[in-house]
Amino acid sequence: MGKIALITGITGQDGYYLAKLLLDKGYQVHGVRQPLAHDDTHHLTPLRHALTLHWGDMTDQTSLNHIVQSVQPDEIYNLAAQSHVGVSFAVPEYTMNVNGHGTIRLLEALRLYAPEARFYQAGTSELFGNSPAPQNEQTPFDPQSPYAAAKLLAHQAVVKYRTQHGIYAVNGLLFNHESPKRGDDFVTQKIVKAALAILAGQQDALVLGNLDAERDWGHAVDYVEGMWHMLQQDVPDDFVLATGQACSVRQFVEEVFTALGHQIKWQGQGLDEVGILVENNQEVVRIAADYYRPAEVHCLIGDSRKAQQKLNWSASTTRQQLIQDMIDAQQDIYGADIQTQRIRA
Ligand code: F7E
Repeated sequence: MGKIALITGITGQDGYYLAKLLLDKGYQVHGVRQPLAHDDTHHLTPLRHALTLHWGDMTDQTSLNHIVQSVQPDEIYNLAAQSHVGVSFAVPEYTMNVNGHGTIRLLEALRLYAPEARFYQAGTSELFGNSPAPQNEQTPFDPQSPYAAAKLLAHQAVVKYRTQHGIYAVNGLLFNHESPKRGDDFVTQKIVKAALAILAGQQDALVLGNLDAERDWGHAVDYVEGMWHMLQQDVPDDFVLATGQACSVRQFVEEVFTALGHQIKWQGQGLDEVGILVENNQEVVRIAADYYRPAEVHCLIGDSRKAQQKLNWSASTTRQQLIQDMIDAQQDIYGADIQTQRIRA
């Protein structure tokens, strides 16, 4: 019989890709879904029949105990989080409760009810904050947000459960990873959907915050492979996963419009900067102070040589392929318009 995996945060982007990967490998996949008022399982529709979902929440120890005890997983992937860095400034206590204390609750459930299970923690490049790039496993942490502070608590808990309790527990220090399933509030998806809507005449402009932030954007489908590899090693260890290539938010906007056959030029500075379509001077990008964060992480570029050497992992999808995949996924909505843009280009 195949192994049993338990995924928290299965309803999110990474949950979908990881569940798909594990089902393809013959795992029995269980997931935790929150008792929310709305149905949050729409991402999972193509896999739904093959999954077992349990009601639970990272803020509720009893539910986690019960799930871990009854499922008896071989592997636990802790992907559940309040994952929006900007939002964490508005809800710092909740973010710490879910991302930080929630991880400890799940580790306790494992320690008490399934101590042989292997544990993957969704760590993040946000831990590196403004430590100089490129960042790797040796780079000092410098959390800039409540999100990063909460993830730092989780990171340290994982290390302690590994060293003090002898549990196979690892941290994946993952740089930004995107896909067609990325939430609309993250900047890549926001840019892709807005560009398509603007070019289809359905949206006036794309309103953004800090255009200068640089991120190392990969494709989620590659990163879930890395998560799985981290749990198949002889000795548990922490790994950075990244592409090693970064660009600014401004350049990402340019690349999305280029992929759609249009060119952007920039005018003005700071809050007055605007992005204009070269062909007709239409103002398509504006800046609003609302989207700036109280503290920004300026430049994240990952050095994932350790993962390459020990896990034989590397990010195989380029940023151009990622952008194309995100655009293509919108075909149903903007199909005709995308075709038109390509012909004009
Ligand atoms: O922001 C800037 C923003 O929200 C990227 C999460 O998965 O990756 C993600 O966190 C950059 C930031 O992702 C807008 O200030 C400008 O510099 O897409 P994001 P993130 O904060 O990097 C890490 C690795 C995680 O662990 C997180 O869970 O883009 N930016 N204008 C904007 N960002 C947003 N969201 N919206 C804007 O309008």
